[in-house]
Amino acid sequence: MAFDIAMIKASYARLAERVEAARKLVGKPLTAAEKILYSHLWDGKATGTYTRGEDYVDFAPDRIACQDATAQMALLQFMQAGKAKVAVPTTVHCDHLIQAKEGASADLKSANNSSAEVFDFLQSVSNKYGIGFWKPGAGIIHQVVLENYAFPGGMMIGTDSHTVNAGGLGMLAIGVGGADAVDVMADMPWELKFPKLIGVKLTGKLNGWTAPKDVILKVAGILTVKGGTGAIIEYFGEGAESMSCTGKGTICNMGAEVGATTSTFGYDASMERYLRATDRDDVADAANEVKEHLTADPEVYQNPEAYFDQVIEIDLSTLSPHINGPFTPDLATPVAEMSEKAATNEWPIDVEWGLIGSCTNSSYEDLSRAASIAKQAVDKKLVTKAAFGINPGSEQVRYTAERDGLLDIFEDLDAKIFTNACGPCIGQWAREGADKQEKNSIIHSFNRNFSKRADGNPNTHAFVASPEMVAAVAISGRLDFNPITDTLVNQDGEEVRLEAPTGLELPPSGFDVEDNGYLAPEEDGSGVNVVVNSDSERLELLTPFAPWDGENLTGAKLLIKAHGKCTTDHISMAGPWLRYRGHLDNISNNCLIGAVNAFNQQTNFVKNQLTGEYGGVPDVQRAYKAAGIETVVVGDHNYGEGSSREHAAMEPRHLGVKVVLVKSFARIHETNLKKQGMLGITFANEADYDLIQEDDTFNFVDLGSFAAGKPLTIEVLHAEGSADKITANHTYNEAQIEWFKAGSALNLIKRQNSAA
Ligand code: MIC
Ligand code: SF4
Repeated sequence: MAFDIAMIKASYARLAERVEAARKLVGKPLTAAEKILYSHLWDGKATGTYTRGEDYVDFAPDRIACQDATAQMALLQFMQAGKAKVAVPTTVHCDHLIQAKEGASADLKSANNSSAEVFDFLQSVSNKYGIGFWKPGAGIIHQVVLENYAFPGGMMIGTDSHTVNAGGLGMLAIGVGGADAVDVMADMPWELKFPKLIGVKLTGKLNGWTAPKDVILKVAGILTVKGGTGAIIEYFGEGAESMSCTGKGTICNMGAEVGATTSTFGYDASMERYLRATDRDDVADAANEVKEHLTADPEVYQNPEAYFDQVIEIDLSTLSPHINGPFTPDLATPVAEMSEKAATNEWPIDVEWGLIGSCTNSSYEDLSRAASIAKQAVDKKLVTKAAFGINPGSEQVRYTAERDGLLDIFEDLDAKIFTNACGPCIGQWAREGADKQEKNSIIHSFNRNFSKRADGNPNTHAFVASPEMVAAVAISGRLDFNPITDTLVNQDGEEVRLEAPTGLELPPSGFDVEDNGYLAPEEDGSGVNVVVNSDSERLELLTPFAPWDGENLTGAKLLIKAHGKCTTDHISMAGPWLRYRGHLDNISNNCLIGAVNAFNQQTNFVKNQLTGEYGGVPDVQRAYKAAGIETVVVGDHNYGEGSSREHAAMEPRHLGVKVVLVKSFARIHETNLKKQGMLGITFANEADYDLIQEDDTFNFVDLGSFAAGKPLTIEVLHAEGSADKITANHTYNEAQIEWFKAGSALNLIKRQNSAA
């Protein structure tokens, strides 16, 4: 039986009426995404329509998921909100804090030791506030959600950018910062700008070496890392229907890499199969009864151009396997072109590691397809040239894969089976020799391959591919290996070929698990004590941010002008810093240390205008703060790309940065800045970025009349005496301006709760 089945049935009971009402108002057939949006309005049945890409709308998500690295901050904030219980079903998943080193059982033990304080905190807060808790080792949040909680037509938010995975089961699942989750936990609406809609029509059928991963690798190449910003991507067509549910999850999962708000598919037979295989006949039966509302109206898919803002068509029959990277997930290369491209760009051809796993590609089907390649290698007497590591997506997947002999096959190739957790994907990887910083290549089935992400080495060239391609490339040890055309030489000196992978959508003897790692909260958690030691280096209770003093901001100094790509990994690095995710002051010591200073192209080396000396970003910022001087961070396009981690907004806020002025923002990060009471604004004229000098001082001219839709004017004083007046745009609505005034959205909630 499914969790929260009553909630799911109640949601389906309202569906027909709400979809009907919306269709009438919109005046035309609806996409699947629109149906979910309009059936989850905070105010109930639609009474008006919304303009895509413009109107802010209040939604009522059905559920929330949090992972350990972000849940700490989310729950520390929720604890301040003054509520006894979370308002909607919520779960916490421990998956980010487990380092991959020796293998699953040793690594899990060591994480349970080294992060005991954090896990205990999360478990007790969950118990207290009615939150379901998934222990370390239970699996990666998004796989566990897909297996247990996602349901067609539902809406969820999660404090992780890859929450979007649940689109594979026909949900609208959206990644948010912790403060957004706190709104919903505290029984308040969740606000989102009504998204634009991108339709992706999949014709044909996957075959040979091509996998669902290649669809999203291709889409990433087309849309680039910011092409999906502010949009929901809806996939449809015969190609969509012929794909497994977990394959759809892969595609939706990595949609985060094109900046999409989320991705989804209409309900179909593959989803029904998956629901039944994961012990949720009740959800499948209930979904079947409202089937027509769980996918688009037929006219939409017949004539998509009339309903979507943009339509992309991909023929799966001719799509070739891709390898994306290095350093960015949208640099897409068909396998057949890799040899030439790698040579031109001097990417290291020898591949040292092949890693299979991460939330996007760790399903039973993924493991079975990769295992089919591994098995051929063993049978054909090939020895793998690269090292191999595998992180199964959940204990259920791992247990079943072990029972069915899949893990043995990998072990025959000397693969290391790591914990059911994020592992190397988030830099939780004790890779031997990474500290030598040698130039090298690795290949993985993860989503992200930003510089330093997996092993901390800026010279590691990380490439992204499907699990079966990862297996083939790792076995060959060469980045330019094309399994479709190339042969390999085995231990007997014979030339052998790897045949195309075969796999199993679902385990033929069903899923099985002994201990899935779930702990239900107590009915009444009021007696549960949550402990945060005042001398802890891992956890720190939050002190509310100060409200705006109502004064115009003047005399602010430039902290850093970031050059080029500045993702959340650059702003608040993960890996070794994950240990401080519950301690704002300690984690602030990583603030912007990965951002490249536009004036000297170095990281973590900025000028302190007070002394003229150069220092690390956090140190220089702390010096400004001590001197009572406010600061401005300047950035390029898609600033804050990547993760949902609100630390990237809270750290600068905590250290005294007031303004982040950039060419453009990634969605979640922009919201996170607003929620934390920061001023996140954009250059009205992009070229003004070039005007900013290292010794600049900023005077706001009209912050006093900060209002929705009204640009701000800033006077930029240069050291040699000249000045420029620039205009900055912003997307704050009136309610968000109140967050700014209150010092943070949380301050406002607290005020409202204490007034109630
Ligand atoms: C990631 O993939 O970058 C993460 C780690 O899962 C993040 C969340 C985090 O920073 O904790 C994400 O994608 O939101
Ligand atoms: Fe974990 Fe990686 Fe997925 Fe983020 S992308 S949730 S770190 S597996």
